[in-house]
Amino acid sequence: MFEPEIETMPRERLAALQLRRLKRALAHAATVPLHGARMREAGFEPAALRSLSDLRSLRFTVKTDLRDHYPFGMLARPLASLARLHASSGTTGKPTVVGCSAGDIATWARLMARSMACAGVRPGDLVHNAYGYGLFTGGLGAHYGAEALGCPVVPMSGGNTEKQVALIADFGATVLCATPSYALAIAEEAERMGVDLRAGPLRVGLFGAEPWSEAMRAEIERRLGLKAIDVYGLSEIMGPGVGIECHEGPCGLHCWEDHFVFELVDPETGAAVPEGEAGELVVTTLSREALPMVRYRTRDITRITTERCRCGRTHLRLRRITGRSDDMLIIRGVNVYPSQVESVLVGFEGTAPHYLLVVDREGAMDRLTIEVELDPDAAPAADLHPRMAADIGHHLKAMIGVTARVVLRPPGTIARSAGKAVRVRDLRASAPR
Ligand code: DLL
Repeated sequence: MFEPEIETMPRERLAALQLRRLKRALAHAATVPLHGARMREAGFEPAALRSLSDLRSLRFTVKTDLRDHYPFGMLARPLASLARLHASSGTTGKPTVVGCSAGDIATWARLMARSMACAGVRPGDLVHNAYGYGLFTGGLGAHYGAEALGCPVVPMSGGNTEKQVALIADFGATVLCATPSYALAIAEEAERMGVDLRAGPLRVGLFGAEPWSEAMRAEIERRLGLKAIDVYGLSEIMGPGVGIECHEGPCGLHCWEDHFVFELVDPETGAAVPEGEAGELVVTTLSREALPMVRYRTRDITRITTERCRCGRTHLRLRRITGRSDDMLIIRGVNVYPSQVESVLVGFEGTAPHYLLVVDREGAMDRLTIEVELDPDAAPAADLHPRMAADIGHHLKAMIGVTARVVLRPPGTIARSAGKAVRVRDLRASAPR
């Protein structure tokens, strides 16, 4: 569902459109007690908004604001008028509740259809949807988007990997939707079953919901025989479809500025970060009805470019999300994202792309152990394992600057996930100091 008049709109016109919509969106957000109180506190009048940068005088909304107003205190519409509730689990505390009106679901379906078209999906493509259905937005988001684009959908959800492989092969899916880690688990299961999915019509994969690396992309493309596209989103803002790579890429995630205002800020100070530099993504919604968001801090670290893409689209693009600021590990003073470790591991002959970072303490010092599985087909003989582990350790030190103990694990021993992979076990909180 290519919308050229919107997607290739000159940036000055796009900014004017955003400003018009922002006034209305903020007036609507002001009906939520928290947002209204904060606007009054700042002496902020939505109708008086002169430029998009005026937004900066408003306070950020953070995840704890949603938790503090659990379950429905952030809704701008009465519960009974809503069409659906989603929730993101979070590892600690209460879930964050996301309400959708019928209008929100229609907009989401349209933006997801636009995203899929941008990625090269065409009406009539058979979409095998292995994102989890339920409170997680991945399954239903991809489902409604595919339907809106005119694609039949196999609503498989996550899990039951053997059946996933059989149905992809038997039905002749052309598009696969899954988390990247689960896409790889599907590839692995297909190989175990002796099913060559590369020989089938699979053409495009829409992978997201967790950080992944270029090395992982190459691995998935090689093993599934498709073009792997990165798709980004978060439930508090909408779900999948906030941003996506185009089929001309990889050239970054195109983010739909007719529905969202994006800012990049310094995670420590909250100050605006110049284009091209790394910062935390902050999003204000322009069209959400049930859960309008004002300057929501995503915690996702990325970079922005506003250069026109070679596909002709003008909306800003994000660099691949390296990780969340709260996923970043600090090991003896070195900042480490699991996706950086992944880039080193996946490129290594003899290892499989299944790994876990375990952090604990040795005396007062942090200690990082990286468990990585051996590739059943390419692993060297056992007497060479100590040498291989040491080699990986040297590469990690050279590439990321972190010292880690590397433990090689037999194939199939690191837990697989049908959704978001668990890449870190941090035992420091429970270790004696
Ligand atoms: O993960 C929505 C989604 C579903 C996106 C399917 C893409 C595909 P949440 O469960 O609320 O929503 O988690 C949102 O996941 O803030 C990021 O930290 C991370 N994330 C999502 N997409 C990507 C991506 C969905 N492409 C959180 N790369 C976000 C890296 C991602 N991280």
